[in-house]
Amino acid sequence: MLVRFKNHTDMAHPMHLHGRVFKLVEINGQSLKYPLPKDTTLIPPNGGTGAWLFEATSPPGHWVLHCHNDVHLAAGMMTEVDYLQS
Ligand SMILES: [Cu+2]
Repeated sequence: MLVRFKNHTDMAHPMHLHGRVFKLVEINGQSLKYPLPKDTTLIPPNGGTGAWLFEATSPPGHWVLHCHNDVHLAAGMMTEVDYLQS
């Protein structure tokens, strides 16, 4: 699964995925020659981008993807990655 972020705000956002280590494969349009294993990535402000690559093999359920800035999280900067029972 490839997840791409584009940050349209003027603040950086440390985006975090529960239940999975992903590979950071791109930051600000630059592909990384050696993808980095991460569970959180700082997405730069003002149009900054990032991309994660991971195998969608977590146990079935709802895995939270959110900003690790607590103020942003409390304001609702959160979604889910849902894994279905196969
Ligand atoms: Cu944030």
